[in-house]
Amino acid sequence: MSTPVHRAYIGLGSNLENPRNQVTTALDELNQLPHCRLVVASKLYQSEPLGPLQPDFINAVAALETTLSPLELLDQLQELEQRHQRVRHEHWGPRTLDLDLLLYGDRRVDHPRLQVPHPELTKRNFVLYPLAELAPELTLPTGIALAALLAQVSPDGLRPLASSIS
Ligand code: ROI
Repeated sequence: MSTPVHRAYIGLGSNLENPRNQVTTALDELNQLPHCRLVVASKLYQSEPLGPLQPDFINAVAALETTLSPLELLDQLQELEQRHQRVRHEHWGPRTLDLDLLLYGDRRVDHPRLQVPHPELTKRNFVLYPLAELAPELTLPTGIALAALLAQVSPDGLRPLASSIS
């Protein structure tokens, strides 16, 4: 029997050391992770920081097909983050690259290292709007339609840039 392929959505964010470059490079690197294929990526968005005052972020969302388990995928994402991370992580502070596992098929994961769907997903315009570009009809494993969430979250402070893949 062949290994099942799952579709995962990854949120990307950066606000340090040429954020646009951090995010476009990371998209390419996601495609090169073992047992992963980049299916499609949203546009890049410039977004005002949520949390303490700091530079604007560049955000995007990517759809991956993977045969990795959620925790194996998390390990790969954290390694990739480490390769970009020349600056120490401060809680809610600026970062060179953040990769969040937002969704993994229809699965819900509640593990000390990982919660899927990502617990902040429903509140963050810089996640919801790029995700809606890729999957406007999506319903979360919780039964909530993405369209219903969008209706509650303003796009203020979010500005789409040119296509993320040149
Ligand atoms: N704010 C924005 N706009 N985008 C992010 O990716 C982001 N990531 C963070 C915090 C500091 C919460 N704020 C953010 O980790």
